[in-house]
Amino acid sequence: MCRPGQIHWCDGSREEYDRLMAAMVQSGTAVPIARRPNSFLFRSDPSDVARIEARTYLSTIYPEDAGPTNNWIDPAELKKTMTRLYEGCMKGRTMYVIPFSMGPIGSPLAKIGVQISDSAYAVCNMHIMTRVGTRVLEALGTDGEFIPCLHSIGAPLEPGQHDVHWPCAPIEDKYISHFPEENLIWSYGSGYGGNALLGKKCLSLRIASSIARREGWLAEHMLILRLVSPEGRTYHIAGAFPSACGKTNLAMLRPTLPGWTAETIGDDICWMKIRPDGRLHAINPETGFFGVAPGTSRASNPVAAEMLKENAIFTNCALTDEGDVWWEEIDGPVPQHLTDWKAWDWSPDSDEPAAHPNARFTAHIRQCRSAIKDWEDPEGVPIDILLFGGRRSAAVPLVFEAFHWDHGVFLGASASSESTAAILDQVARVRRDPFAMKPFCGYNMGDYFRHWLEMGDRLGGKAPRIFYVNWFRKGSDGRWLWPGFGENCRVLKWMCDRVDGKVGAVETPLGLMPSEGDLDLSGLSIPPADLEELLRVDPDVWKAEYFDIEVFFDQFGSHLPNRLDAELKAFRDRLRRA
Ligand code: GTP
Ligand code: SPV
Ligand code: MN
Repeated sequence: MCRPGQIHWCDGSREEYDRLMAAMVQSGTAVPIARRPNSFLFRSDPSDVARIEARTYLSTIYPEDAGPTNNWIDPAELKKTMTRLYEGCMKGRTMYVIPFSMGPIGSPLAKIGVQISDSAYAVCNMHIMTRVGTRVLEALGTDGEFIPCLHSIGAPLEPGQHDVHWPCAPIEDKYISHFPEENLIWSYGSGYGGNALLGKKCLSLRIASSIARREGWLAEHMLILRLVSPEGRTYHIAGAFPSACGKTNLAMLRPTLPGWTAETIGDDICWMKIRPDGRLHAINPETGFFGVAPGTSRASNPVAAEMLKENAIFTNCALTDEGDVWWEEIDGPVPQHLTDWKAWDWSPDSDEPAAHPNARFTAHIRQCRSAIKDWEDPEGVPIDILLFGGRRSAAVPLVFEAFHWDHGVFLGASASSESTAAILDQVARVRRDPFAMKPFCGYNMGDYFRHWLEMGDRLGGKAPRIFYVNWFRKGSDGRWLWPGFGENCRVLKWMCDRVDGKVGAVETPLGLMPSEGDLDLSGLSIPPADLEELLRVDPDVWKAEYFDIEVFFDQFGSHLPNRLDAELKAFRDRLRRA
């Protein structure tokens, strides 16, 4: 159907990576970064810079199975449209066959996929982000199960036709499609991030969440972190924040509190299962980080800054005259001249940022200084604390704790966030993004809420505690009220103390909040007025939020679990009393 010029079976070797990268340098697609060994810059087409939710589809026989938060097209119709697009789409290009494993090869928790792609950039990124190659084919054998993932950038090359540096299809021809009833992924027209690295959002979240529902586990858009107290007590934390809302940064946390240390397990995807000990265990199915570059500096995220010194791929960053990558808020003075992400001259007077706000780095987990040693451990880590949250400049306090599991599910289900550059098509300034899974849930979101409630029933007394956080509250002058980044450990410490029953809490309509003096702010100079604002719950503002949540929940109709409706009513009653 795709009619490629040639076919290449990926073996996953270093030699293969080097050869593909050298060819992309040769063709002008990749720019070697002189200041960082074995590192390369790619500049995408300006129309292809992020995930596109309006072109992302969940195709099930009945629209109700996709639910109101997904784009639905009938599978037969969608396949017909896409087959027409795929017809001859790889002409003049190489078809790469990429066998990959999400999770340690051979582990009972792992899932194998085979991506067909005509993008060498996708192959190199998959090498870093997943386990690719011959080892995976061997694990598959002749009768193993795998998830087929078809990907084309949608830009056939006729003989003699000049190629562009980032071929892709126009937006109206892009389709990022999922057929969860047959565990099938078809992606057409985009070469960027989650649209093209099909092991990530497509397989590990959309398809995996639908498998997880059938099999009784959870596939979540979460970071995973191990926090160790000065006494040596270990806490495992998994947190769901929407795209570009702080997962990578929290996963690489450098605690500022003396004696506390943190280790990185994952920064984007978390698969959790109840193990024989009755607890919820988590693995990170990925092997690398595809992280937001702007804002990353030695001050904000020293672990990432060090991780990117070599062997990294950069996409849509700017280039300095000395041959280094650059982005907004990187360390050092702003250069007087740069080549921006569109390869144009840039100076500090330019109106636009030099790096695209969704510019990204790709780096392997073994380069991450804070990564846990046993990142290949198939058993995963037992989760103590679950976090939900988002980016809200007003209304939402720094931290609060759920009264119990069902209330925690309500907090996840009603989570909200402001828009970021990680999505090309912005819909609203603030939107409900339940469990940070609005763009990634592979079935009806109402049924997903029910699945979470049922997981709580199965976990009983061994369920993790649930908290909600917002690092992004601003003052009336537009300043961040909370210093964030490494200082977030202070909030996590309060949670650990809650788990251990060491500190109390104040009851508010939202949940349980730290009492005065319970947040460890030693060595931090934060104005008392800022702290008060950070923890303030304004009942009038929350009455408006309540109505917004009610409207949001209404769209799920009979799929909304009664227990969630009960939580909504209980919330209303608490607000009335406030
Ligand atoms: P995806 O990879 O899109 O899923 O994003 P992510 O959730 O991993 O977000 P990431 O950690 O890359 O952060 C996105 C942006 O938020 C970056 O510009 C960070 O600098 C900024 N950020 C992260 N943590 C904090 C924080 O605690 N406070 C503030 N003010 N900004 C933060
Ligand atoms: C996100 O948007 O949540 C990401 C980046 O992690 S992408 O891989 O493009 O989905
Ligand atoms: Mn993400």
